[in-house]
Amino acid sequence: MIKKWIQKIKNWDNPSEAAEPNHTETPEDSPEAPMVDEPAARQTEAEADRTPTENASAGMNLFNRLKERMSKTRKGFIRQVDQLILGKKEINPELLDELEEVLVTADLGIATVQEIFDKIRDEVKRRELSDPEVLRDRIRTRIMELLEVPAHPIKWQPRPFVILVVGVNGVGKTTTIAKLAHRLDREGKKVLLAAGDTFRAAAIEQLEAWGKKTGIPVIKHLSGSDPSAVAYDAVEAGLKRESDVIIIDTAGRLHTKVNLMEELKKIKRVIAKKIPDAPHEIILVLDATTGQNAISQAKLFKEATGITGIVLTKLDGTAKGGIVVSIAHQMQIPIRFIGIGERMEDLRPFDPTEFAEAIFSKD
Ligand SMILES: Nc1nc2c(ncn2[C@@H]2O[C@H](COP(=O)(O)OP(=O)(O)OP(=O)(O)O)[C@@H](O)[C@H]2O)c(=O)[nH]1
Ligand SMILES: [Mg+2]
Repeated sequence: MIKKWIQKIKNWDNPSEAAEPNHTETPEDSPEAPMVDEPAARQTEAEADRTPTENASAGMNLFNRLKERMSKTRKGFIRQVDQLILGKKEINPELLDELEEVLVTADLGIATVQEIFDKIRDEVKRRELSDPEVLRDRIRTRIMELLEVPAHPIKWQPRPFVILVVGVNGVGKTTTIAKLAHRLDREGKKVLLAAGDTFRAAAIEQLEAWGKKTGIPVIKHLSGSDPSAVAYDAVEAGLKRESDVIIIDTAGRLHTKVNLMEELKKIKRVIAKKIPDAPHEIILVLDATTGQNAISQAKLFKEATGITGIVLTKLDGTAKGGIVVSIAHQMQIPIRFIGIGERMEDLRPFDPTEFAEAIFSKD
């Protein structure tokens, strides 16, 4: 199991060769004193992993990569939209019904689709909208509007800025933490990771392996110990070391399991003992391929722990990228990042305009 993870992380650049995770194992070992896994030196592969500086010229490459990684959604539901619109001379109620159906099946959800089409139907009725090509633009604009959730961007202040990462099993929490830590490290921030998943076998080793690969220290206890104790020690260590950002991993948990949600509340309380307004950001990681179930996960995590941001992973693996719109619209919680693949650079800050343009792009 452990070997599998290490192999997977080594294979980061060749995801197809990577081993599959196993989320069914049970705890082992007993709690013990905290340990710091301090990488001796940054690995050269970590250097090699670095993407080109995100300057203007790289911007186009990044956009193309986003487009390419979102190609399932582009070729899936957007192509169906195009096929319905193509060759149509006018907008009639049947066309609107068919478009609505395509959007619902692409995981936008009924409420969100209605929100998009109510205004469009009004415009059609008032004869302000009659050209099907313009209708395509209107759908794109409405989607863009719904993706814009009013929220403050992450300020990464005060220091240390404490992030708690939560979510159900296997959604991509630990991988997202590694990608985010790597990104922040490249921006020159001093990052500290906390191996708060003390439950799943090999979870600590998985985060440690990421730490080694990226050159970022990891605070850990033994498997089976209390995750809030790990969080407490990590915050203490972060204060001492003057870290800029502390990211705390947690075990995957079903949103319906009350005792596990209580455990998250305890982690929050314990962190706040050291830094009263921490955690400053609680990120819920959602797997885009789970479709509308992501909405119920978001609702229950929001109730239990509060959420300040969402990361939506595995968008490269679904033709139903409409879930992004549904989550933004129904949860009104900002989507901070999206995961569009297994490579380090495949965690992207979420930009509604760029996202809508990438999926609606015709080339
Ligand atoms: N294609 C793709 N795969 C991803 C993405 N993010 C994560 N994964 C994969 O999803 C799988 C699970 O990732 P983890 O990071 O271990 O998920 P987790 O939520 O920490 O899992 P538990 O700790 O077991 O709850 C791994 O195989 C990752 O490589 C993504 O954006 N795209
Ligand atoms: Mg994990």
